[in-house]
Amino acid sequence: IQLASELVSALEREELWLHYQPQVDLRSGALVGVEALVRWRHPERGLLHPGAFIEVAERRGMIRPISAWVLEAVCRQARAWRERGLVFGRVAVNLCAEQVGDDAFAEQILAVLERTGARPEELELEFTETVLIQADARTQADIIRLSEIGVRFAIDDFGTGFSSLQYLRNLRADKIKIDREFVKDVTHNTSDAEIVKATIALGAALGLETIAEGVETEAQAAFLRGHGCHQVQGFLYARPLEPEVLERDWLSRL
Ligand code: G
Ligand code: G
Ligand code: MN
Ligand code: NA
Repeated sequence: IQLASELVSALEREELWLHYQPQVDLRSGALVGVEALVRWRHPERGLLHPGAFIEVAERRGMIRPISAWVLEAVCRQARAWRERGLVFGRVAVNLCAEQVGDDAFAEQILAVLERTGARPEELELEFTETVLIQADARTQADIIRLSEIGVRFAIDDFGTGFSSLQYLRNLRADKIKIDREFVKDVTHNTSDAEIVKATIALGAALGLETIAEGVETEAQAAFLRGHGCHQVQGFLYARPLEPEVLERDWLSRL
């Protein structure tokens, strides 16, 4: 309850902050993009992860302003990196259901791009299957409209929500993110291994990129590479990083 009211001032006092986690091509080892992950530098409680405040924000009507701040900050960062000649590929942002469900979803994305000078092809929008299942014809049309100008879409936490293969077919996603839940024990749990293999195959059959999340060991990476997964994200490569650390250790110069 206290956290919820503090969130209002967190935005005003600029206590929110973004970390960026590298996404790596499994064959070349090259950086293909980064995922923006929000943090709250709480004056007393220290650095809070989204697990500690996103749900509170959702329940207390604060998720919209926070999500809007994240999107804006990510786009400003993308433009700043490009202008400094730093190569980051794409930056992925987690969208909430309210953003995608908004009648002006596409307009708002276009407006942020316009305002910040970020380019559509620099942006990847992530949403979960739960958001996907609520998507109506208008959402679909918005996704197609944004896709056509180069914005990419990824389905986050794939396999953990409600999925329907119909949505995968109808919604023009570019990428499936295989959830950490399946990756964790992939080298010694037969069901997890089969699920991961089937997901990679499904992605390939539909022409989608696949990325595995939460990769922590070489053995997991080898399994994923051996079964044709395209990309990985996880502690084996890098934790979510401060922008300065990402720039220093991961971004090459043009
Ligand atoms: O950062 P961390 O590794 O703790 O992220 C936990 C979860 O919080 C992630 O799985 C992600 O889906 C969610 N999350 C992180 N950043 C954002 C954000 O900016 N907006 C929303 N809606 N969720 C986020
Ligand atoms: O959006 P999403 O919920 O998928 O965000 C990724 C979350 O997973 C973040 O909270 C991030 O800190 C976390 N994460 C990223 N890589 C790893 C990893 O290799 N292991 C574990 N345990 N967590 C990870
Ligand atoms: Mn995500
Ligand atoms: Na995820």
